[in-house]
Amino acid sequence: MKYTTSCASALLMLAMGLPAQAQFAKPEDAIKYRKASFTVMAAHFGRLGAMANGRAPYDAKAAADNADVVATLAKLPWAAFGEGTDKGDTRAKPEIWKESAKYKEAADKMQAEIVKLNTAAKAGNIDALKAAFGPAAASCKACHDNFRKD
Ligand code: ASC
Repeated sequence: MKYTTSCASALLMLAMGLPAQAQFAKPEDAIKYRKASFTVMAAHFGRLGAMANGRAPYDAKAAADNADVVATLAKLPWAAFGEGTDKGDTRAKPEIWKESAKYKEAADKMQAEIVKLNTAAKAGNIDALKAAFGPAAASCKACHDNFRKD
């Protein structure tokens, strides 16, 4: 009975698009999670940047694979900015919560640029990758400038 109830409430939460905080047992878990997702994203984004900027040889398969990882990871950190996650081991600025619409806009912009970057990486030519990389990097930077402490 207890099992059934917890399963049912878990399903209900999923169906409702559960509150972000419910996905993490503690605020510090959420902070760790979002930092980890940005760290892995940055590693793969950096490999794309190395190709786009001529620091590494262009490899169409590697570009497509790295862009897939970035596209998947780019969806993850946002749910981990819930209540209580503004304090602790984080460089997140209070503006994330104070100007949450502006933050969401910046996060959405970044994800839109990453979708374009993924499409470009699948095109199989360096020029497409180069064209999409700059705007994607700018969308990362815009968020860092406004919402991340140094
Ligand atoms: C990267 C990386 C970022 C962005 C940003 C772009 O390679 O890790 O966070 O590019 O620096 O300005």
